[in-house]
Amino acid sequence: MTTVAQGVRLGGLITAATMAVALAWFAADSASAAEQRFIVGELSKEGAIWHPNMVFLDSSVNLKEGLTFVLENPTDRVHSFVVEGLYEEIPVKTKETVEPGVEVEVMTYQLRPIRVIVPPTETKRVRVNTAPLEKPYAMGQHFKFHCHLHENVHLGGVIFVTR
Ligand SMILES: [Cu+2]
Repeated sequence: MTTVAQGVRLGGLITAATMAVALAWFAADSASAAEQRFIVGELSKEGAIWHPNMVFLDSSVNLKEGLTFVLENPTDRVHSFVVEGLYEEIPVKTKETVEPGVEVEVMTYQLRPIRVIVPPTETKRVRVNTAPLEKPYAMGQHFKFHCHLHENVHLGGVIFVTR
């Protein structure tokens, strides 16, 4: 079940109608873990934008099965996706001694700030640590994202926690 809703930017306005369409579309998606897709769009010779540039995340919906950002770059330039305040989970296999002479393989996750380079025509997937999105006080928080390679000409956006 996908749990992320996105607004659609139309002339700078988010309308109730476009929100309803976006919510219905996500409700119909049957993927088990939530995915939020971002795609680079070209604005001009120099400019670019991450679409959507406003995302509304309902934290009351189950995020236990994980949240993945899917970052698509269909352009011929390298771009980056940096989110302030959110972390990527990097799986790490370690060995743990459960009793003398007996080791088991354990999967743990290291956290690192979300800062992903997306080469031309490639798609990257980022497993997001959802803890900051599920805290009781998460409602109303927002997390800005941008491309650090083109600070001034690549428009970023904001992820809002709506509940
Ligand atoms: Cu860029």
